[in-house]
Amino acid sequence: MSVAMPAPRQVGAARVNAATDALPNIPWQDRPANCADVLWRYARNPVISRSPFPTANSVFNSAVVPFKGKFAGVFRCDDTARQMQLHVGFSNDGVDWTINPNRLHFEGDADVTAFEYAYDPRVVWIDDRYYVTWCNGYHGPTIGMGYTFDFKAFHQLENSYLPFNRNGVLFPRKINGQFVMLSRPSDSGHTPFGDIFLSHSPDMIHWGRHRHVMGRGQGWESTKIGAGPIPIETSEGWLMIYHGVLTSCNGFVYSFGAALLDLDQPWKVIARTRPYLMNPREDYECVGDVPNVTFPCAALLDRPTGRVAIYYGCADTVTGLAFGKLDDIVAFTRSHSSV
Ligand code: BMA
Repeated sequence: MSVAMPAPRQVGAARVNAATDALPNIPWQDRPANCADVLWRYARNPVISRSPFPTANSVFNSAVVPFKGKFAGVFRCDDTARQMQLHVGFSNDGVDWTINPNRLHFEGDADVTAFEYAYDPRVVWIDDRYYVTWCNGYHGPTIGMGYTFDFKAFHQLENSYLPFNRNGVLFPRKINGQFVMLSRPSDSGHTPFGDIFLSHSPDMIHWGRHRHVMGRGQGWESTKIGAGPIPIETSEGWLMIYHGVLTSCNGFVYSFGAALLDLDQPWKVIARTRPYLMNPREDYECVGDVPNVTFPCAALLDRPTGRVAIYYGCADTVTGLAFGKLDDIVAFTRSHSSV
């Protein structure tokens, strides 16, 4: 491993590095007394409505990170012309967001920055900057790559793959000296298949050493799967929260579950939830532009308490927040594994 990790302390299953991973202002609400689920929803969901500014049709599948003691994010906003675009937002508490009504523009090589469409962003701090990945229109969907230091100026790098690909999700540190990214090769449409793969890069530009991670499963994930938030490092492996899709007589149903991946060889799956962790069941998850979708793209963690806050798109229309405890999610993934 080229990046030295501080010596971990253990609290249950979670690796703890309180110096860098404490997030005392993480959005949080205790588990309701009548709820035995691993994850529970925020009582004030959805936290972002479909039209926080007049030209927005919907805000969902978005990425949120801690920033300067507060929070920043890159949001998927489809506009009222139904163009899929990225917008920057800021929040003092991770719940109430101010989203810039003008779309995000990347600086860079004009061959690469020429805009077709952009959606489903992820954001992660690695080394010295925030990297942004998203589904980028370049003769079909592929993985766009960029970075920012301040959420004001954004620089775009080369697209990571040839079309068609979706759900590019970086690991939050180099592994064995290389950047590592999950992705989901696909087709140009509403892909009826999809496995999660992993690729390596020395420089965030050239991606190779591709490895298959896992394919579709049963039931809730029987059509296709795709990585969700940035994986969380634990002493039990990388916790990868991912979406799974079932095809019903009324179309796709998007739920999400979790898997544990080997810390040094993260294409090796240690465990994977046979049941989902969350599925569309509230009205705002079942009714919208695309019914029956819960689609996680970001997770915040406060290591000392193990609190996890997951941001997920609801029915391709609004954004919801769900909570859980890291140790509980890891324990459930191990004890309810199909592997
Ligand atoms: C996927 C992506 C997601 C979307 C989902 C459900 O293919 O386009 O952005 O949430 O379909 O429509």
